[in-house]
Amino acid sequence: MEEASLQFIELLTKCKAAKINPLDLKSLKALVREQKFRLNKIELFVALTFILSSVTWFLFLFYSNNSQCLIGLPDNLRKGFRPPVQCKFCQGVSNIQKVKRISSDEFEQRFAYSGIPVVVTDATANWTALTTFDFWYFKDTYNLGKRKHKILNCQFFPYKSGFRNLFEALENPPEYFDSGEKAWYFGWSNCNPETAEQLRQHYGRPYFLPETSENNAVDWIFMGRSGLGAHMHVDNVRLPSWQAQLSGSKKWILMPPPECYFWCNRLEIVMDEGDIIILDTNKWYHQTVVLSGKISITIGAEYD
Ligand SMILES: O=C(O)CCC(=O)C(=O)O
Repeated sequence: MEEASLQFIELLTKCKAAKINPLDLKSLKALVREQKFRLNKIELFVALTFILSSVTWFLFLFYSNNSQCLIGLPDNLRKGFRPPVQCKFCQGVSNIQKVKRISSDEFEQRFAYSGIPVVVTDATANWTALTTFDFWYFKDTYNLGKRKHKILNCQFFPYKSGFRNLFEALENPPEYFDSGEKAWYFGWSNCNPETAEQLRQHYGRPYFLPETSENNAVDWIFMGRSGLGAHMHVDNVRLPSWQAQLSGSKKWILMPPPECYFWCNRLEIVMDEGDIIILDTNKWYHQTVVLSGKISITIGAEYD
């Protein structure tokens, strides 16, 4: 390398002496040949990249069929390659029932793991969350929380709001957006144990869950204004989940996965304050729309 640099400096000195512009060296045959050689290297690089990505793709398909994850894939691609489901879970389901006073045994037998969605209307009766949780409660709780960096690491879904994180969202009360200029709907996971403990003083494990089932340690909260909600999507989580409507009302629209369109129905249900929906969001495509009236606030978790 040193030798090459010395030769290059010598060449430049000769150019200067001969009054040749060093840029004209580009037209030298030797260099043109070198450029051609470089072009071949680029082609080689493209070919190698193509081969490598084909191999990676093949390995991904192979391993995803064997339900092991070799590498993570973007969400949309993962959904595109979602293994088809058996349609038994939605066949014959023509509406979503609202039930109350259901025992955990009956719930386990009929709904907990069958994939049949249901709404339980009497499970939040003693929860103070219904009268305590609002925008200002969350703003204070999170702003006074100790480990903000931990909270920032929890998942945050901005939907179309444009907010970059929960703290930014909580700087913007819904009243600022009366004109509808911002799509004020977002969700977050409550992965910080201290705030989770604080929030849980106001709600509990729904009484109807099977006795052996555990509530996931992380709860999800969704909050937003009327007319907005989550777009139609399917989740890639491990378990079914419950979601309680703590304030306002929200419509859920459920679609069977495409491979079940022929056998299963589109479903709709309006969640009123106090209702809890139980849904396998891995199987049912789902969309939500907040109905007019109060801000919608929901809380939920997966259960096993
Ligand atoms: O409550 C919502 O608006 C969306 C909920 C959702 O998409 C989910 O729980 O997977």
